[in-house]
Amino acid sequence: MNARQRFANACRGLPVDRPPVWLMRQAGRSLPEYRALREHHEFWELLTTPELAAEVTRQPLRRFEVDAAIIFSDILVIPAALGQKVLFGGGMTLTPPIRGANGIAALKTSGTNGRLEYVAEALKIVREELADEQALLGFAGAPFTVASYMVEGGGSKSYSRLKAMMYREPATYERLLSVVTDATIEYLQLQIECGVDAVQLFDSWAGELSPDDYRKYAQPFVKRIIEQLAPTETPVVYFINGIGNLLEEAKACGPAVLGIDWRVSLEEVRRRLGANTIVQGNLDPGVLYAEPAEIRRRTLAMIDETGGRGHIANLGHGVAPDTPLDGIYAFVEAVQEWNSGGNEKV
Ligand code: 1CP
Repeated sequence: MNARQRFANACRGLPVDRPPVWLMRQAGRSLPEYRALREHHEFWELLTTPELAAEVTRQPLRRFEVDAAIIFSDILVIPAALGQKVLFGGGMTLTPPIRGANGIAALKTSGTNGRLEYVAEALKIVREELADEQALLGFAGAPFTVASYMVEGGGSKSYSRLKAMMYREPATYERLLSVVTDATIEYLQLQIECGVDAVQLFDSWAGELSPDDYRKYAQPFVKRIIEQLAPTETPVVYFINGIGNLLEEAKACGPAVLGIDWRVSLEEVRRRLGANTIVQGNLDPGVLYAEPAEIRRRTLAMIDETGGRGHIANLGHGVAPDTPLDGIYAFVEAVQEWNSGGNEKV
């Protein structure tokens, strides 16, 4: 069974020899070869130059025996395609921030895919190179998370402006989220046309919402995206950082796979949502700072929680930039060693 088949089977709960493995944020700052490229190219230049984006996508595959590549891009390409200026300088700045109906009216809602052609080009390059061997993931931010950047004008701790819009101007909020949702559906359809094996929706900040508010302000848009992609039969992986309080709500969105962070155990996810729930995750990225033997022990224990069936091995959030490479090797190798015949516990 090759990596691509292993990944495809895991997404569908079909038999695998071992769980497939990849790491969120596997391309990027944790790799010295990425940092070397960054000395010569700005972040946004890497992203928008197809050959360079394809190169960064491949970098982790040369080092680690992961089963999937994720296209090197960013969730903020959608605000950029909608006409906001996205500036990178350590954090991200989006201008002008969307603060009301006028800001939304000024967005360029039609022809967004034409302004995302660079992602399609990069995907085609990588797809051709991986051929049938490894899986390729596309991705986008989920609407609530993307809108948080658009309204706040960058990263935020309190989401105060977004929440002010949500509660005081619900029609404006709904309009903004609809605009982002429509652009995201078209964008993911474009990625699927370029041959991705699955797409991941990153809802990095939805864990910030109470279950009631999640149902009202985030869930309908994610549901709409997943429903619209259903005819493509491409699995959607839905990741919420802090999914533990929203498990039932996230499942109700209908994704093929739920991305789980490390604050909830995979065993609890299966107990609450059913034994057939397909999961991705969920080692604490902080565990990669431990000794390799400890990383191995924890990784095998994580897979034992699911018995390796319907499970894509991953971290519970992205690899941190200062993660020791030894830690990443230990994680990937442990997944490869796992076998369903019972693992010795070290
Ligand atoms: O060179 C650099 O310093 C740029 C750092 C960087 C990188 C490597 C940014 C800026 N984005 C990326 C790539 C990226 N972003 C990927 C690559 C593919 C891979 O996984 O290997 C992915 C999937 C993302 C997605 C992304 N961007 C998310 C969701 C994932 C998550 O970690 O929760 C988010 C929230 C962003 C926004 C973003 N992009 C970059 C930064 C510094 C931020 C966070 C800004 C903030 O919240 O303050």
